[in-house]
Amino acid sequence: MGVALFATSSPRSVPMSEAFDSNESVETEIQERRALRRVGGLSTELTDITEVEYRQVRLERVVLVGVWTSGSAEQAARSLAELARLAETAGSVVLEGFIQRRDKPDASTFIGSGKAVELRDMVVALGADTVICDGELSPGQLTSLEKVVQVKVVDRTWLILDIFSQHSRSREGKAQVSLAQMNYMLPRLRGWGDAMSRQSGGIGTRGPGETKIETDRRRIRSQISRLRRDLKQMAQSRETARAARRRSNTPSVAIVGYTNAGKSSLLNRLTKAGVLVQDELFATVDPTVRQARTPSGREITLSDTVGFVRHLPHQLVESFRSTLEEAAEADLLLHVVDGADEAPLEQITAVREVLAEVGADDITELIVVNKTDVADDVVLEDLRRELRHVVFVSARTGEGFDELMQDLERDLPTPEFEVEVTIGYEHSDLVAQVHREGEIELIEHGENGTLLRARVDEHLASRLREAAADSGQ
Ligand SMILES: Nc1nc2c(ncn2[C@@H]2O[C@H](COP(=O)(O)OP(=O)(O)OP(=O)(O)O)[C@@H](O)[C@H]2O)c(=O)[nH]1
Ligand SMILES: [Mg+2]
Repeated sequence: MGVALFATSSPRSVPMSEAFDSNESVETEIQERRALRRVGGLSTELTDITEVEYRQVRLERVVLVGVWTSGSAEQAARSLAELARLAETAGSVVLEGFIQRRDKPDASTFIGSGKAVELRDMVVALGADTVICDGELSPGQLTSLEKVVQVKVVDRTWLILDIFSQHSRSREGKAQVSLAQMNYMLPRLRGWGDAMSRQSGGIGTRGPGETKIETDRRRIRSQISRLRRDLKQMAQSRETARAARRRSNTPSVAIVGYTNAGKSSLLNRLTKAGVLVQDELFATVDPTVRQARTPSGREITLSDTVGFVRHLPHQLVESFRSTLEEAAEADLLLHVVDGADEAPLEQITAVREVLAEVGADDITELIVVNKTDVADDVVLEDLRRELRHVVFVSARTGEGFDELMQDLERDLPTPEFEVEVTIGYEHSDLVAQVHREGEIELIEHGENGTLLRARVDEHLASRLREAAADSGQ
């Protein structure tokens, strides 16, 4: 039965959008609710396998399964396609993907219990060793589904945590990921992952296991508190750096956006930062901050950081909070959007949800639609209509960057004090400082010095007035 289900559509050749028929009768709708539907085009192509081997990560043969509860068929398929990319990024080979339509996930086995048995047949037929569920499963759901399918069951949250742990390089990044992983594991210790070795379960097997679980739990708890302590210290040094930047009044611009949108590419083009750019999800885990200048010479800092995704695990948001504060305290957000994505507006929504969660939703946001070199013109037109405060660029070709820089400059906070002074040439260092820190409205070099009309902060305003007085103006 299970085999017949996935044998009905030809593998790989079915585009995602055609895997669903939008004109469904009630009859087929009911059928559909009962059936596990194959989502075409998810299987990892053979060429990807060599890349996976090159990265020397373990090769797991996985089957994906999702529960489609709300939204359109296309959205459900996109979510599963994203899960496939995540799985491949983690180093797995995706064999197949299935979706079951239900009002809500099954409380016990995530997909319905009958479907779980069918899934077991498919796992056997395909020779899979792991099932990845598109969601966050409760400890009980993981254990129950594992018991039925008889292979390892992993959820979307764990998969994302696994990618983060593979990609983090800095001491702080590694500690943040470990903390998130332990917070995920703590409630799942009982039985999770050992369903295979303890299939019968029951009273007889509980005693010694329980003791071991208690020890593990204690060990994890003490590791969690150690990590929290370490992270607090590490956050302090970042806070010191941030405070120094605030004192110097350098406006900070944070690059945020969906994973793979091109945030690091944008930073590299703007500052030659040399940050790793990869066509995979969550290539960047550790933040980078670089200095840059606006067209008029004003100094700014630009920071690149971890990307967001639909349903970003809350454990990650929690432990990356200090990193994400970089965005929450920025003067301006450059929200990079992948213009070549099928549904950029959905990405924007997902990103804004995370921004709200870290308290960065009230910061001025300039939307930067990237990849115009490969994006569909119709999609770009839609975005132009839907979005205000948007600029279109290609980090690959450099198209649109002049406009980006102009818009960025316009959106920076304006310093509070307006001055109009003539500064003697002996104080030219101050004029240079106005270039770096202020907004120059007028500059003229005369006989007695430089006439400046500019907006600057209070401190620089008083120094300029002193210098003007000193020059006898
Ligand atoms: N065609 C095209 N590809 C681009 C452009 N900008 C970035 N890319 C590609 O998109 C992929 C992701 O780019 P990154 O800069 O790593 O994206 P990111 O937003 O930093 O991604 P994460 O750090 O993984 O969240 C890479 O393969 C880039 O080469 C662009 O303007 N045009
Ligand atoms: Mg990046």
